[in-house]
Amino acid sequence: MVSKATVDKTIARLDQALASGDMPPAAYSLAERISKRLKSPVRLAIMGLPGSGKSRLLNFLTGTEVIPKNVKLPSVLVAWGKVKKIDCTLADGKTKSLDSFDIKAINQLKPVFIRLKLPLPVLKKISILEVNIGTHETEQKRALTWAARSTDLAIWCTQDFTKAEIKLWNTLPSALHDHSLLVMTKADAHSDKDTRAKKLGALRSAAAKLFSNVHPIDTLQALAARGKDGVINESRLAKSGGQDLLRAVLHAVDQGIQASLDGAVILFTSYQISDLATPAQKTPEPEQSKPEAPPDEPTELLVPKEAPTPPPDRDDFNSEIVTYLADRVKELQTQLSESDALDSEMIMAQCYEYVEGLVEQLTTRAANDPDILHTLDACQDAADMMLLLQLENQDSAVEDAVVLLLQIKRDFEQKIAA
Ligand SMILES: Nc1nc2c(ncn2[C@@H]2O[C@H](COP(=O)(O)OP(=O)(O)OP(=O)(O)O)[C@@H](O)[C@H]2O)c(=O)[nH]1
Ligand SMILES: [Mg+2]
Repeated sequence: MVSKATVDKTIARLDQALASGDMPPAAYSLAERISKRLKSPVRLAIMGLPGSGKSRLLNFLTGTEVIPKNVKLPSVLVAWGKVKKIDCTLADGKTKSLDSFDIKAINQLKPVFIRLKLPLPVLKKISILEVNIGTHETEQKRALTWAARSTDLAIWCTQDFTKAEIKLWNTLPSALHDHSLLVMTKADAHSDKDTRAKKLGALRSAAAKLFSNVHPIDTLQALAARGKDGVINESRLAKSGGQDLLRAVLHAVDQGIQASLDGAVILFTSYQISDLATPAQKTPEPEQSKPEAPPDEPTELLVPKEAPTPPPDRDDFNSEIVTYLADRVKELQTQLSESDALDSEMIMAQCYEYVEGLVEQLTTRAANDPDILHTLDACQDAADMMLLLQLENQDSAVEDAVVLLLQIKRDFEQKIAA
């Protein structure tokens, strides 16, 4: 379990290093990104087909009936706020605020997105987005692409994980796949033990290459395990699958935070960034971070607009990127096969340069094609990862860096195929 003190100390040390202005630009942007990630709640998205049990699961994870039964809503973001606030984003982009979750008033507004702020402690650690994807494939892909931009960790709710669901899941960036959970909701539908085990086995083999595990849950029982007085019936919670799922979610959240902390440690070591207890002489007063109060807008959710008409040459652009990456990978392979001794430092530096080149191309492109922003974000993450691999200087780093390049190439190929 990651301790809050470690996170706070790391944030303060990063902020102190950023304020000193002593770091090279690549390290500066990495420090900035790690600091921002550590200060913000982890952004969890609950996805799945309509009626798959997303809202009930959201209520279970927040421990509150946030979304009432039997209501049809667009995507809803539940995030931390000192006071309850409901902002409805309308189809024309305007926002209307309401004081209470009045379903009648909400329905009258016909919002395309709802942002709900609540003073629930759990929301200081995670914000939760219920993604309502609609029924047509095009709108489903659009909604998922939109949600992926603001998601660190995803849960896919399913009963069968059909081929259509697998196809939708595969449209998400691979970076998101690594930190996600497949949840078999409505597990109580298979009351006899054998049928349930069979169903779970089938789901596990359907999801084998995509998820490390499948978590079955009877959400209604998990919700009922919390009495009106707030006291939890532990055995009921365990039997429902709720306890295992809560553990798995917290573990995934922790893993994400730990990865950022590991990144910070490598950065501190590589750039000899001094500890807070022994600040360098010329270091200016550190800016005090305020980790207690999460930012007012923990997520940078963009309003789900009608799908922008893609610039006509987007496929050409994606093909250019695929060719660029294929050429770079080929170059690397030739170098690796021709040289007697592996100059891993040089190869790593080259990989980093390639991804930086890609980030540059995407940044220029993003000015005219905002839809490319999440790809840009994923590539910036890859550049951070490359830098960390370079700094770590481990034997497997070259292999990891080439795999990372191939993964980016595969993402672009999937975009063209979609
Ligand atoms: N038996 C059983 N019913 C469930 C479970 N989870 C959800 N349901 C029921 O399934 C229906 C849909 O659940 P929701 O949580 O509203 O599903 P959703 O995915 O949010 O639905 P939309 O927002 O309309 O797409 C409701 O009638 C729930 O009571 C479960 O674990 N067991
Ligand atoms: Mg719902």
